[in-house]
Amino acid sequence: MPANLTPQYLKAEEQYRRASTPEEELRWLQVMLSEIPKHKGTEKLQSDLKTKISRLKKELQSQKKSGRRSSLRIPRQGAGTAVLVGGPNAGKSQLLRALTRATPEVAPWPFTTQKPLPGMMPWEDVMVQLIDTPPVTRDHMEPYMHGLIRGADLVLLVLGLAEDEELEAAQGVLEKLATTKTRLAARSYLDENDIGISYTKTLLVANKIDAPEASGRLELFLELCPVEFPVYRVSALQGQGLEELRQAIYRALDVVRVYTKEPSAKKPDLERPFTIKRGRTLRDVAAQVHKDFVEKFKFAKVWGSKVHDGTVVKDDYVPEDRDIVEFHIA
Ligand SMILES: Nc1nc2c(ncn2[C@@H]2O[C@H](COP(=O)(O)OP(=O)(O)OP(=O)(O)O)[C@@H](O)[C@H]2O)c(=O)[nH]1
Ligand SMILES: [Mg+2]
Repeated sequence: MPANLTPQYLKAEEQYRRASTPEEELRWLQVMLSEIPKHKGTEKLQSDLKTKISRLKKELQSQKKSGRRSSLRIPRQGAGTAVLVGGPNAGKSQLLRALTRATPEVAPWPFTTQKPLPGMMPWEDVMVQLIDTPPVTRDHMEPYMHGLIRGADLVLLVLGLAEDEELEAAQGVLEKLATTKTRLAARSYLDENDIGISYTKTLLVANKIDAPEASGRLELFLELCPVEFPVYRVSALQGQGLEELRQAIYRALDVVRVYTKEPSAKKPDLERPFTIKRGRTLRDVAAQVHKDFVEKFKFAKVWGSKVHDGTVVKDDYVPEDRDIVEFHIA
């Protein structure tokens, strides 16, 4: 029987997939349960939700007792967030240095990075947040990594190609994650059969391509571990492939840029675009411009690639990349 899930339910489900703390997970599961259409076709889903809710409540209670916190908050900034994940020494910190102005410690020995560090990557006229993290191994992953990965728009799985053991290390990262409910995939989604399992869109960054025999190692890795992620070959140290990678990161966020123009102004503000997920409406832009704009919205005029100059639209208009919008409010 089709479940006929409502837009409200699907929105809550998306928030749940991206929840970065157990508290957030619980909150969105509760919204999902209250929004789910109550009929035979959704009975299994309803009971799954109830089980997940009671399990999470228990987990939270025991965490409270032990005073242990498994989450960590890095405020989101820019057009989207990509988190760098990988084994020891793969070059995650070097990559953050190469793509942003952040200056994490880089060292020829493993386990250099001990806590997450964000940096902003410029791409054309937008900024993307990148987060460097401590290494993941087959045996160990910091508990807050789950939240960082789930909450991110994108994961950059960094694979070092200078030593054979780095292939093993990257395989270890995937194996470790596969034992958890936070996993990597070619696109972001929740598992249909077990909605507790969240998949986050991933690019494989094959780093140290400058090292001797790097290409052979990459081939070997892909044979051993046939991942479905798009592969980008780079040298964080020498700069090869970084422009392609920047562009791929921005593209993977799947956002569009919208510039605003004041009704009285002759020219739009081309310095600072707003970004929204592709497919979302002008309402999402309005909400970013000013908290009153959504309610007071009357109409907007749009200049862009798919419309005639100055076309009058309602707030359900779906912007294209680089549209210019003039909001008219009551
Ligand atoms: N040849 C080469 N070496 C690189 C490249 N990128 C990083 N390295 C070297 O690899 C070593 C580890 O780099 P880091 O950036 O510290 O690696 P990491 O993944 O952050 O390591 P942890 O913090 O321990 O997880 C350093 O000696 C870097 O100079 C690269 O593109 N080519
Ligand atoms: Mg590091």
